[in-house]
Amino acid sequence: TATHHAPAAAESGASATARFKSDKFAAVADTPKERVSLLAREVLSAVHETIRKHKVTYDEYNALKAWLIQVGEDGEWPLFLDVWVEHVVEEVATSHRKGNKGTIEGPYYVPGAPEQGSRGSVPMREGEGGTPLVWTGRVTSVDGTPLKDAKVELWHADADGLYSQFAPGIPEWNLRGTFSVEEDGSFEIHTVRPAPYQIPTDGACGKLIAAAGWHAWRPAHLHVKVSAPGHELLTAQLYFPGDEHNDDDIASAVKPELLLDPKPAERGETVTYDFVLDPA
Ligand code: MBD
Ligand code: FE
Repeated sequence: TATHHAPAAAESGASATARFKSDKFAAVADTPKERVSLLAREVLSAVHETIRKHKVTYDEYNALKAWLIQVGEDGEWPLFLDVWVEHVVEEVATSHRKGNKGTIEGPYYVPGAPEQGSRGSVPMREGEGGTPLVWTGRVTSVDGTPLKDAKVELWHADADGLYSQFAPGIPEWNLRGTFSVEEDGSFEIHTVRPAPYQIPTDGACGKLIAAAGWHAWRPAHLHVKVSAPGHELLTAQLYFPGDEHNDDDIASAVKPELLLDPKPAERGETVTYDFVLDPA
């Protein structure tokens, strides 16, 4: 309607903001004064330099102010930060790793997805859309040792590009599951291929995208968190070859090492993808 945002931005934004508050506020460590001062000063300097360099006007300054206010009102700070900033934080945080490449978590992870064993399916609706996908893989340490106590958490969008718990009308844990592995580190996960994801067009992030003439797409992707005792948590996403946005992901989160190689099967597709974790 004219006075309200369509559900896409408002609902997913409010849910993502609430989710972040309940999971991650507690993890925010006290940052030393010197560090806060250094980082805040440098970020502000970069803003000042941009204003001088491009002779930013009062109209532009007020447009920015209005937009920043809207980001908060739409609950889109998690979306904005994860799309345009997180990839560099991830790069810095994981550059030492010898095992798997990871990538950004994004705004739609929910801890505690139901356990499905080492060979099972993510929860799905009857007649869930999307090509059925059977994914087999193994979790090992960098020295090749199978990690028999590993967990693989999987979450992804449905065939409409929507995430359960962030879009209305989808069962709570749909397309979200936690998997264990066998003694040899192997697992087999049944799911469906997700659709590409479009940033909500009716919120502040969509407004920026439209105003800048960018596109709003992420390529289709599976999100995972792979953990094992004594090892660094791996947060990654897996992508499908041929997706038109693999080369221009709005969230800059695609890496060549994260591309799957699915093969046609009797029913749908099969794919193999293994994880190698770094010792902590
Ligand atoms: C997503 O699904 C996502 O994975 C990221 C990083 C940002 C927005 C939506
Ligand atoms: Fe996603």
